[in-house]
Amino acid sequence: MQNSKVVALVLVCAALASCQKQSAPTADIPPPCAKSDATPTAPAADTPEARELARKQALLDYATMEEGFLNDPKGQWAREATATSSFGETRGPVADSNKPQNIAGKPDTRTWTNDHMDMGFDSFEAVYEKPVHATAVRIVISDGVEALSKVELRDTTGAWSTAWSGLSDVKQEKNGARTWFVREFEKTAQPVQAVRVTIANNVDKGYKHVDAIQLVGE
Ligand SMILES: [Ca+2]
Repeated sequence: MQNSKVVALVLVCAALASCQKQSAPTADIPPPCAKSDATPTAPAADTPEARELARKQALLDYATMEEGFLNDPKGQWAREATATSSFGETRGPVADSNKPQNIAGKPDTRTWTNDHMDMGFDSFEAVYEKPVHATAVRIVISDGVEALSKVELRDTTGAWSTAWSGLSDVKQEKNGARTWFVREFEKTAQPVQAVRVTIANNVDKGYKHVDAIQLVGE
């Protein structure tokens, strides 16, 4: 009988030890909702001076970006351009100030204007002097940037390929007179000689004004 008492005692002790072991780790677990000591980042000072400084910095950033594009040694401007419609064409001869040829050359505030505010699609096509293995297209547009919907490239074999299509993620520029719509892509295998840009008129209502288009490559 004594043996059975010893066995019972051992079992009770083992059970107690087991309970202690199981409950021990919980002591080290931090409270579930411990508050972080990290303080939130203080907001930038919202003073008239700070706002003016930010405004001027944005203007400077735009100027720096534009200067880089204008002086890009790998960039060339269109030699000539044509378009599917020009402002006023249904009412008589198109004025020089609205013709697609205004897209040729560097940005100069002279623009092509299409003839549709919100109906259907328009497109313009630009041809370049020197075919290049292209890596980017930069469109200089003063109105209608959100309606741009496709950029296609024509290589020297005459084949067209789509470099980009979709909804424009570029908004009207607030820090400069011109909006730069830039699409970069994998260097083309074939030299590119022409670019066609499609405009979905209903996406950004109003007449579209395109100043210039730059092809980047070498
Ligand atoms: Ca122009």
